[in-house]
Amino acid sequence: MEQFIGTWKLTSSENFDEYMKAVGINIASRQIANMAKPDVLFSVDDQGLISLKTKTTFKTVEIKFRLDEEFDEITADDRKAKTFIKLVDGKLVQTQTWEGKSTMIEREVKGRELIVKCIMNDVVSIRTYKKHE
Ligand code: A9M
Repeated sequence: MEQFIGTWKLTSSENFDEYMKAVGINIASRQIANMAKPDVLFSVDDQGLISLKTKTTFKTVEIKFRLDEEFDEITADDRKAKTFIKLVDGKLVQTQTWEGKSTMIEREVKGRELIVKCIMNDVVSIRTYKKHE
C-alpha cells in the first residue's frame, strides 16, 4: 500500500469519455469530468483505514475503506455501488457493482506515476497521474 500514499496529479487520459459512456454516465457529467484535472490523495490513518480522495474544482469525492471489506460507495456521478477493493500483485483492484452492472478500476504505481485503468465490459480507459512533490 505504501507506494500509493501521497498526492497525484492527472497528466494524461485516454478513452475516458468512451469509458464513462459505457458506464452510463450522462453527457452533462461527462463534459465536466472530461475537463476535470483531478488531484488524487491517498492516505492511511493509524487504524489502518485507507482514504482515497479525488479533488476537482467541481466536486471532491472521498472513499474510506479497508482492503477486502465490501462497503457502500456513492460515486462522483451518483451511482450507489457496492464496492470491494483488494491488493493483487501490488495493484489496487476496485470493483463497483450497481444495478446488476459492474466496473473495475485498477491502480498501479510505476516509478513516479500512478496508472489508473478503468474497465467497463470491453472498454478500457487509461489515466496517468504524476506524484506531486
Ligand atoms: C479516475 O481518474 C477515474 C475513476 C473513474 C471515475 C468514473 C466516474 C466519473 C464521474 C463523472 C462525474 C462528473 C462530475 C464530477 C467531476 C469530478 C470528476 C472526478 C472523477 C474523475 C483516481 C481517480 O482514483 N479516478
